[in-house]
Amino acid sequence: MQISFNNKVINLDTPKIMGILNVTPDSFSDGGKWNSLDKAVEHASLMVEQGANIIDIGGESTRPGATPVPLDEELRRVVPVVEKVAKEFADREDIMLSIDTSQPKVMEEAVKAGAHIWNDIRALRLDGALEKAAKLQCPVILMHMQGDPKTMQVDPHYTDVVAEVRDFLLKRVDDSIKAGIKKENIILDLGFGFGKSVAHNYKLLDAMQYFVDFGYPVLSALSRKSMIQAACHVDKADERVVGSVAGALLSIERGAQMVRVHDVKETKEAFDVYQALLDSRKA
Ligand code: YH5
Repeated sequence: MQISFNNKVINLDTPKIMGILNVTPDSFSDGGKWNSLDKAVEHASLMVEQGANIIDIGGESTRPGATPVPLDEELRRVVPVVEKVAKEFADREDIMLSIDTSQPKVMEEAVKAGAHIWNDIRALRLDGALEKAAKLQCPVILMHMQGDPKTMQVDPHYTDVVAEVRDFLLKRVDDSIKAGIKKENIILDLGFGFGKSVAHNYKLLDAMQYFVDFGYPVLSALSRKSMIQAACHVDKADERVVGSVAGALLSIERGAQMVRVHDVKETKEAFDVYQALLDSRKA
């Protein structure tokens, strides 16, 4: 299994790490430390050195309760960073850039600037998104969310969270294929923390293999989220490293092909231990 776009290819036979590069002024998880253009490139380079294969660039704050960012502001935040980071890794065919956006216009401009993957927490539900993704022919990440970022954590409710996330994702896959998006460009994401209680999140984590078995690559994105806080009781988001790495490892053990993380180095070390275990079975 692999994902590819333009001259880039990422092989998913071993788990891959997506490193988070926030370009929001209020990036709560890293205190907005990486805000200027040079700092962004510096952080991206560090994550690649540490073992990231995908750099996820996002200019919209989607934390619970956040207000929407105007389109022109999102473009201003994202496009210059994409351009510079894409140039930096132009000769690395195994390094891709994903864009955390729901806006067709942002993705179109990002692709022109050198981006490869559309990472959409709204699973291409905004007007014109499906059509744009079909036209761009880039890999897309379809994520489950109940409600919208403003209100999703108020009182999340499911009769059967696994069945409902499955039905949602398979419907979005169906709509995507009908719109002309190629099957091999579809990646699924259970959407940890997006309209889900801690118990919902852990039920979904345990069911990861069930989702992997649909045949699409699955991205697990639980780094520093409230489900980690709930288990480890670490209040500061940037100190939830060990819990986040544990969650990433449990995800790949349950078949997830990609993880979206803040702490690339630590995650890579844990994955290397897992790989050593697998290697020992062959020897
Ligand atoms: C995701 O799940 N999430 S932005 C709350 C936190 C920590 C981190 C402190 N973009 C996802 O990272 N893209 C975001 O608690 C995403 N899947 C995909 N595909 C929110 C985030 C976060 C939220």
